[in-house]
Amino acid sequence: MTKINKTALITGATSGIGKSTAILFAANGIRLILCGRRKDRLDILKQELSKETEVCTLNFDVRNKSEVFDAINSLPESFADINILVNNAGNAHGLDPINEGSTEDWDAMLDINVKGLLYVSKAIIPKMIANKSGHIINIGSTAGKEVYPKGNVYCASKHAVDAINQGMRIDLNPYGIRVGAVNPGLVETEFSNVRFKGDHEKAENVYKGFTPLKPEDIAEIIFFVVTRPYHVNIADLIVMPTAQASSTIVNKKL
Ligand code: NDP
Ligand code: 8X3
Repeated sequence: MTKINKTALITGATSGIGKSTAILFAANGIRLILCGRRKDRLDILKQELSKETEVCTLNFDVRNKSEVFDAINSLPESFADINILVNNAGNAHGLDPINEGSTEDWDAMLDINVKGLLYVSKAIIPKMIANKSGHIINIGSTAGKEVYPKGNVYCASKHAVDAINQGMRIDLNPYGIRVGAVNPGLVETEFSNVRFKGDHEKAENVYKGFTPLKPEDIAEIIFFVVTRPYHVNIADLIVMPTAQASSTIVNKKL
């Protein structure tokens, strides 16, 4: 197997899609900068993946602007030239009609999914421009393409990711930096557990009666995106389980 001589920074690498992407990237020799708030998980993943590639971890909350910039600016020289950025950290908080939603949940979703993604990008893009090398993959959602009942602010945050993805692609075009989004439908991760604040039963019910996507399915797609030849930029991609036709239509017989 040929090792891919690139460095990738993945936000939200402690779980779900980000973790699966880290595992697949490591298996292909991509140098990794793994980010997340749960340091214990970062340490375990670093130990595992260091058998396959060089790994460094950054422990920060994407909501905290100074933490984001300090962490990224503190990278050792061997990791400083980031070729691939996977903007994956994100989550939903609550599933309530707009008249009942909590302002804390709204703050969390907009601060993490939108502003956090912007802070991390802002810390990395200037280096990509200087190095004339960069590929940014923004993890959006089907919730960024359509709005579903009670999805209101989560959908707004992912519609913002959709707009930012397009804006980044336009503004970074003069520098030859590739920008694209991967927009998954229902993927079984810790996502619903976070959305329902640790109510495992409620979370499990979301994926009952059909076969949801696995985080590995999305990792394979992200790997495909980053391994295209330089002249190919996958700009925007939607992927759902076969059982899903839209945010509200899921065939429970599949
Ligand atoms: P998980 O909950 O399994 O993973 C979320 C990751 O984001 C964790 O690694 C978590 O790490 C990190 N994260 C969350 N909040 C913060 C924060 N404030 N600062 C830093 N890191 C943070 O969910 P998924 O893997 O499913 O989610 C990954 C992305 O995929 C999200 O953007 C989500 O919106 C998107 N998505 C998910 C879908 C699904 O059905 N699962 C479908 C469509 C899109 P830690 O807690 O350690 O900080
Ligand atoms: C996650 C998919 O449908 O739960 O973005 O919003 S959904």
